[in-house]
Amino acid sequence: MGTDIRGPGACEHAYDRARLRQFLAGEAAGEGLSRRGVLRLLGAAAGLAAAGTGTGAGVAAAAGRPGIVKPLPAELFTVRDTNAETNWQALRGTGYHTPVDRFFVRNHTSTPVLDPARWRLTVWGGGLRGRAVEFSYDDLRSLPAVTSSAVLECAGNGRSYFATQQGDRVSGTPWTMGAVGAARWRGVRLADVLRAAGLSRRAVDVMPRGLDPRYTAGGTDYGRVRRPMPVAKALDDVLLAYEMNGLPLLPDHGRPVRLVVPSWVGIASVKWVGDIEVSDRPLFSPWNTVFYRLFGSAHPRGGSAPLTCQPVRSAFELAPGAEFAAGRRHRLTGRSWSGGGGVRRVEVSADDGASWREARLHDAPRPGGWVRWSVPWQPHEPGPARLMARATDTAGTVQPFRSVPNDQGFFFDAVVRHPVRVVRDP
Ligand SMILES: Nc1nc2c(c(=O)[nH]1)N[C@H]1C(S)=C(S)[C@@H](COP(=O)(O)O)O[C@H]1N2
Ligand SMILES: [Mo]
Repeated sequence: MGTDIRGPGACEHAYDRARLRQFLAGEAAGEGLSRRGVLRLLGAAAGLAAAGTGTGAGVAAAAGRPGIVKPLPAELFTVRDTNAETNWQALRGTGYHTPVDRFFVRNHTSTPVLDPARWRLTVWGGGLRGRAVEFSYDDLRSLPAVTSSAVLECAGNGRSYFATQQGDRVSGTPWTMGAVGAARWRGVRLADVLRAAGLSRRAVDVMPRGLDPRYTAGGTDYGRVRRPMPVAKALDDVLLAYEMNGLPLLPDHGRPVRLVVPSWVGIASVKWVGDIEVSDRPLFSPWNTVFYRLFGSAHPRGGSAPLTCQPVRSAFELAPGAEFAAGRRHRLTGRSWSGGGGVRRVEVSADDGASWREARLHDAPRPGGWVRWSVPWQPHEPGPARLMARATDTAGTVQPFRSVPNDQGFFFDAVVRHPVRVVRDP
């Protein structure tokens, strides 16, 4: 599994409460930090700083195609706009790490095809002791390498269940539960790169930015994908990864170099990183102000703090509507994971929650990881049925039966009712 490099306090709740206060105080003080103002300011700032690196990039987008380079066969993926969701039945029997040929892709725009030999990473900002520092691909490869196994998951994973299970109206990519995967990442610690670049004690926030095209939506130009994190997280367990499952990163997953931010919302793991701002002041971008916070009537006015650690979730390695012969003994398999720690318990119900059976766990609970599990099932009556899996993590968090809705449909963590059919034994 590689080294577990995660330290304590990985969810940084205190940090995020502080950032939220700062953000809201900015609004209250009328400093142009209204949500719209933030976007205007950020758009301008992005224009200034986007100088970044020359990429000579081609992009994978073509008319009618999702802008993803790797093949997306229908057995393995469900294509959703610019994104590709892993079909859970394709994970059955695949081992702990998700093979790259079926690892989900979440692109705001499209995959840029970058040449590692021409790629540069610029580390810059008021949180450094000196001037901006540039790293080539070879520079990174000559720093000490670490290997770390980590789940990568979109904060919006499971979003479609807000509508289909709860009748909530939410916006965003209607994933089922396949915007998640686990990989063995190899690269250098972000901490080592920041220190090599002359990190100062004044540093507060660290903001990586991608080299993919600027993201525009609804007539707004949000600039390049970027999201700040506190320096404490950046120095903890974050990698600048150049390998995934023992091979150089594929273009779709961030070639030549991406961030891997274990346990956190997938948006933190910026792909195709071209520069990293190290700031002595709190940083904001649309991805920690207008996106990736919880808005709606169940949440504080002005929204929640920026999302950090992922919730607890589970999935069966089954297609929706999978068929099972009545009277036979079947082996149900699935996986559960949590950003709040390892998963220590999984229960399965095939009778709408009337009774639960403890699943056998095939992996030890590990922060940033998932557990594979299995449970026998012998259905009797032919007809439709629903399978449910409910996980508990090492912090004691149990998946609820209903997820608190939010406008953008993040953090669906409720028990999913997976539809199957029991058929007469032929
Ligand atoms: N530069 C850049 N980084 C990005 C994104 C993006 O669109 N551009 N998408 C983010 C989101 S929302 C997720 S969930 C993960 C998905 O990583 P994957 O496509 O390798 O599975 O990448 C993150 N990093
Ligand atoms: Mo995401």
